Amino acid sequence: MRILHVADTHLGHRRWNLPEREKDLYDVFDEVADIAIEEKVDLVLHAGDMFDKSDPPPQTYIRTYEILKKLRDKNIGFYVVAGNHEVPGTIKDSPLSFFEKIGLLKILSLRDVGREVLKDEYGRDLEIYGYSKKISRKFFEEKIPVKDRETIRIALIHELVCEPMRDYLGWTENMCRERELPMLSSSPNIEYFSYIALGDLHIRWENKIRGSIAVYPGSTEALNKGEAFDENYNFIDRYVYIIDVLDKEIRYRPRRLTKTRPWIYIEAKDHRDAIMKIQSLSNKKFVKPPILVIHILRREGSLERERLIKELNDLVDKNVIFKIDSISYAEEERPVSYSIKEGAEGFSLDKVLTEVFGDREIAELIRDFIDEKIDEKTLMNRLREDKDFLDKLHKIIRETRL
Ligand SMILES: [Mn+2]
Repeated sequence: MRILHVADTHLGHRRWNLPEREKDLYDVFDEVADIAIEEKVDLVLHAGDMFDKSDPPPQTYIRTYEILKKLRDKNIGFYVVAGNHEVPGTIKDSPLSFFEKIGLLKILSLRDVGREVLKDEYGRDLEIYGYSKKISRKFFEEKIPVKDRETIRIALIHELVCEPMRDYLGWTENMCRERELPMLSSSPNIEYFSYIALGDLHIRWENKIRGSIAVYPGSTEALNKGEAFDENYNFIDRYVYIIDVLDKEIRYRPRRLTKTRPWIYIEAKDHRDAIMKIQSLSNKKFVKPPILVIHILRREGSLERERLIKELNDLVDKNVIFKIDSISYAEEERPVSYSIKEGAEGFSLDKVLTEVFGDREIAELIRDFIDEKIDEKTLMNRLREDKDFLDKLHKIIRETRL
């Protein structure tokens, strides 16, 4: 029996209000389905956050329907556990329930632990346990009833566990405990499972823990710059895992996704150097025009910055680059967000104010002033009373040259 393990497809995610960005996520999910068909898998296991939110727009339903139908036409099963992004509210239903109702997938776990027994080609039982984000604690706290220790078991879990944080960020067990991250190695169930198919962490991670294989395939797209780059600022490739349940063992391998949109990190001495480095991208071949994160070591005048912005806009128009995520300068901790050519997505005054001022408290104060909840005198008094406010405001004015 062959299984494909995928997670965090975040269908419906739409950054910068760009329809192409929304399409990116469907494209790569479509590639996942094509891989499942090409690899002749029997089953797809989705470890959660299939959808970006619990109320996706109509086009998300349409594209998802088309892709899941390709799998059903090939008799490939599709099991999913609900992630934090698709847990239904009290009134709202989960989009997962719609696809289950029309028979295109099976929700293995929403509010309860799920268990499904399949027969493999040797006539043996293969047990699949599901733990949605809502009840994932049970994997770490409640022992499952086990009659036959030989049965091959796979767990599908949406939860962030401690081990990758220890490996990637050097967290100690105590730090995990403070943040309430469970440890796989202390689960009473780990030894009953051959493969733990995880979702939630957007960066690929795999390890062997007390004899079981634990894998996060990672998200199928980098949703923000924090999950786009490794410690050397190289783009982190995205993967699904192919699992073979053989006679006596489980074999697994990552398979790289080729349709993911790349992110490129550009570090430049100054604006001129940045323009040169970015122009040279037009000679490179990318699957799709990349998203850029730019870091400039020396801050110069606004004229140089304008030249850079003009050059960037030209390259966006020529489709050499897709989007500038951000431009930051070495002497600043806070990246200056790139707002030119920004669509009107989720235009909310609060969001804009927080972006511009880079500080929630100040943004709220200004908001109150705009809404006429406080008058000019009160605003000035608040600023005068609070030295922190005043310092922050000074810093903002210096940085943005308002
Ligand atoms: Mn996620």
